[in-house]
Amino acid sequence: MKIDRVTLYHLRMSLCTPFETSFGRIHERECILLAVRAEGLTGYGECVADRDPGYAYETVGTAWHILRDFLVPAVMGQELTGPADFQARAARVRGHNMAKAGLELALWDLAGQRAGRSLRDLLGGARERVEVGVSVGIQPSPDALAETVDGYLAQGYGRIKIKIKPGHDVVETRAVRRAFPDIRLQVDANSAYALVPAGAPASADALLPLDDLNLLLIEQPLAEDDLWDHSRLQRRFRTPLCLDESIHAVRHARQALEMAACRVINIKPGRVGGLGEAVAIHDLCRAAGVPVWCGGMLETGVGRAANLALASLPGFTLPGDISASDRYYAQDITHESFTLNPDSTITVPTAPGLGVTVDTAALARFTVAELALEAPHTARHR
Ligand code: NPQ
Ligand code: MG
Repeated sequence: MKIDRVTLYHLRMSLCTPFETSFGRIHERECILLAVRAEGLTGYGECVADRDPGYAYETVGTAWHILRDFLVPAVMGQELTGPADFQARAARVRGHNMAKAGLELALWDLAGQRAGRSLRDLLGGARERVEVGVSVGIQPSPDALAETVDGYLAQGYGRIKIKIKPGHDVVETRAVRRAFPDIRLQVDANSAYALVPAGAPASADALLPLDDLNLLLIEQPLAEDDLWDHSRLQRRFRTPLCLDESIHAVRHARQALEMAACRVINIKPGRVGGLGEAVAIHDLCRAAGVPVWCGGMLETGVGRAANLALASLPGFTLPGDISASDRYYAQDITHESFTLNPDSTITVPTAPGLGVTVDTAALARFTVAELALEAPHTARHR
C-alpha cells in the first residue's frame, strides 16, 4: 500500500468522572488520532500518549513531534507491504513506542480493510467476546471507594481493579475485600513504591498485608526500570506481581520471566510499540504458561476496538481493562459504542479492519489541533 496522506488530530475529551492514580488526577483525556490514506482507503490509529508525562515519558507533544518529523516521513509516499514493514523502517527511531503504535494501528486498519478481514482475524484472535473489568481511580475515602465499586458491580463488571498509592493502599483494599468477599479483585500502584526507599517513594513493605486479601495480582508496585527489585519483591509475596510500565518489548518480558520479577504481564499495544510486539509478548507468555491481560489507556472507540481484537487471542486468560465506552466518555469519536454484556464481556468487532467508523462531527468537536501531511506531488503534467 502506498500512503499519500496522514492527518494528525490532537484530541481533548472530557471524562465522565475524574480519574485519579498515584501519578495524578485528570478531568480530561488528550490523545492523538491518526487518519492514514492509501489507495483510496482511510485507516485510523490512536496514539495513547497523554498531555502530561505522568504514566510514561511520552506526551501528546513528543508524539506529535516524532510522528510529524520522523515516523510519517519514513512512510510517506513509500510502497509498504504492511505493519511489519513499517516497524522495520521505524526501528531507526529509538523509543517513542506510543507514537509508533499509533501509526502502526492505522496500517493494521488499512491492511484489514484491503483484505476484507477483521483485525481480530489478522492478529490470530479466536474469541467472539472478551472478559473485561473496570479500573477504579483513587477515591476520597474507603467508604466512597466501596460505594463506587458497588456501582460498577451493579453494572455487571465481574473484575475490579483499584488504584493505590502510599497512604491509600491497605486500608482501602481491605475495605473493598470486606464489603465484597468473593469478587475478583486486583490493585495497581503505578510505580509508587520502592524496595529500598531513598527519599520520596514509600517502602513496599507497606504492601505486605495485601498478601492476605486474596487478590488476583498486584500491578507495578516499583519503578519502571526496576526488574531486579520486582524479582526480589515477588519472593516475599504469594500473590502474583504483574508488570505494566516495566515491559516495553518482548525482550523485557522474557527477562522478567527469567528472573521471576512477575507471574503475570499486562499488555498494552501503545506501551510496547504496537500490536506486532504485543502479539509477540502474548506468544512468549503463552508458551511459558504465564497469564496475560490487556491493559487500558482510556482509549477512544478506535483504541478500544484494537484492544478488543488483541484480547481475543487465546493467551489473554485474565479480564482486560477494557470497559464499556460510557465508563470514560459521555460521547466518543466512533459511531459504534461498546457496551457490557451481562457476563462481564464485551463483543469483539468483526467488520473489516478495526470494525469501527469515525464520527467526523464528533471528531471535529474534540479536535484542538490538526495537521495534514501529504506526499509531494512527483508527477506533474502540463
Ligand atoms: C494502568 N490504566 O493500567 C493505566 C494507567 C493510566 C485504566 O488503569 C491518562 C493517560 C490517564 C494515561 C490513567 C488504567 C491515564 C493513563 C491511567 C494511564 O496503569
Ligand atoms: Mg497499570
